[in-house]
Amino acid sequence: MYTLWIANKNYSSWSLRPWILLKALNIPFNERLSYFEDGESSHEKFKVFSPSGLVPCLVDGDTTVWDSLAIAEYIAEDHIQVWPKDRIARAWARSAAAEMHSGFTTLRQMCAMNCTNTLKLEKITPELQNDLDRLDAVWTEGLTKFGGKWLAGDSFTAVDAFFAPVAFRTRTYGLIFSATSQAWIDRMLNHPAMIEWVEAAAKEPAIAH
Ligand SMILES: N[C@@H](CCC(=O)N[C@@H](CS)C(=O)NCC(=O)O)C(=O)O
Repeated sequence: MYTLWIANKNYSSWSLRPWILLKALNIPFNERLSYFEDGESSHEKFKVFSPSGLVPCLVDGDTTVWDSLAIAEYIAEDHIQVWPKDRIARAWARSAAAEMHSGFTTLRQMCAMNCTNTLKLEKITPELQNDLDRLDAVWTEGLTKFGGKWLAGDSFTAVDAFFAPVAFRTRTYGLIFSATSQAWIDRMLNHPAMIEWVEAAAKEPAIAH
């Protein structure tokens, strides 16, 4: 069985991606949670189980897979439902997940995940607005092009998992999206696995991460 190392559910957006993917697809795994060091780097602490000193990290027997995208691809080798069945939807889903993985830096910096709280943004800078506009465009495209309740069709796939932390961020910071995107956000926020994540996050100690 897979072992997935993650950090604090309230703050660790990267940890949420493979966790929600496994949960939403009903793939069994053991969860190992290692708390962030309060106010300092957790690198040394995480190096004990993760070669990069970062979470998430998946261990499967002798195999260690670090980085959320590599983990999704590794799981996909045994579980084809990780990506959409349709080739065109799969290409779109991979592109959108990769864009999330390597982009949206302003959103990540200005709207850190804090899924149990509501916070006020000082202002929406042009750079942040660009990220928000791009998110709306990507989500709207997936939802209209593939016509399902999830971003790349009727099934929850890795692309939904990759944007899951953003669904929390929209709630925390009161970010505004089109009705089409908001319907997906609401679906994500009401997903039983997202609710389970928040309930666990609420029981964690707050830190100055
Ligand atoms: N690109 C990596 C990013 C992983 C990452 O940045 N993880 C953060 C936590 S969300 C971390 O482990 N930080 C260590 C620290 O804060 O010292 C991935 O996709 O897994």
